[in-house]
Amino acid sequence: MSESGPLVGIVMGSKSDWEVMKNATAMLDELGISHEAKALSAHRNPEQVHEWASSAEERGIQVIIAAAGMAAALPGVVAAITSLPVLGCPMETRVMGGMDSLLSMAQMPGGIPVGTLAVGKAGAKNAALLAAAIIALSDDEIRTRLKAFRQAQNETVAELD
Ligand code: RP5
Repeated sequence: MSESGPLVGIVMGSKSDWEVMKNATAMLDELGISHEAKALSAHRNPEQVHEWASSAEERGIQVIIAAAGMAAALPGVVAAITSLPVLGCPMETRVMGGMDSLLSMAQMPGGIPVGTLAVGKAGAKNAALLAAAIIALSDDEIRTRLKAFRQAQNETVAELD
């Protein structure tokens, strides 16, 4: 297992998902969690997806965040290949607003879970926070930073007039 490689692997079905998924990398950066991000499609690049997912654990990745839109097979396919926890981020879509993506990844058959987050930007941010919480179970520094983030967020109360 790698000691210095990324702890979180982010994979998305298309470069067009990056605008949303950069919210996940920004949150991971804020928490000081190393990560890698790639655009690989379950449908367009099945062999590269298999190679990436099957090597993730030995490269030291602890949590995978997988984003996709429409017939959003990517998180489920990745979860079928690796036993690492896979967090799914459904992308908003033009025709169905992201309900297609959400159901594609949430409705996994028993035996292969995908922990599915909200559609869009909130889900991307929360995937990073959930990844941090998983890693924090065995990493004191990340646990401390996650608790500090939650405390600061708790103290942020908007004044409106
Ligand atoms: C999915 O299809 C991708 O995750 C993306 O959300 C959607 C559209 O992809 P592009 O046509 O923009 O490449 O596979």
